[in-house]
Amino acid sequence: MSRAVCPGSFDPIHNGHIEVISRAARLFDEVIVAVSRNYAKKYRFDLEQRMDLCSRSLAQLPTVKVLPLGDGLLADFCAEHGANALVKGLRSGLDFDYELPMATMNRHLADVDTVFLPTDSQFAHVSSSLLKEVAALGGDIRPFVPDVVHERLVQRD
Ligand code: COD
Repeated sequence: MSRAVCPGSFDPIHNGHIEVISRAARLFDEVIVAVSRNYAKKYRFDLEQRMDLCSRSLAQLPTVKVLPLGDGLLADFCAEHGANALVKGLRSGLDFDYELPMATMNRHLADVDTVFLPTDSQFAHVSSSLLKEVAALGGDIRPFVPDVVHERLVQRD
């Protein structure tokens, strides 16, 4: 059985994430979406809310489950959960430059390989931080997020 981890902050999850996770679910028997909890980072939504939005947005994918990443290393999380692959989405060469050292480090730490999936061009400009800013200023983000996420962002803004 092949198992991969899609890690991220998912603050909040958007359609670019969902598209990459859906493609990972076609490549691997099981996919774990690991939602990070980094105490040094200030999130818009707390861990419980981010996990809830991920679970509801991914409910149509039966082989995908959502778990908290915890405070430790991603490589240790992969080893604990029997996953030998990470899946990351790439929007640009900048993403690749940022991700490559982490991919090499994760392979060194736990023999976990990273599979990079290029984002669909319709989501290449989408990030959680940009969506939060646009929503806060009254822009329409509905093409880029599931309805449950849109409701939460509009409620909070
Ligand atoms: N289209 C496709 N993919 C996208 C898009 C988009 N529009 N936007 C983002 N993505 C991808 C990202 O490239 C990433 O792969 C994933 O979706 C999640 O994105 P974010 O922004 O929610 O998550 P990040 O980048 O903040 O997550 C960082 C991690 C949690 C992965 C990282 O901090 C980590 O590995 N933490 C664990 C601690 C650790 O082990 N550190 C050592 C690393 S070697």
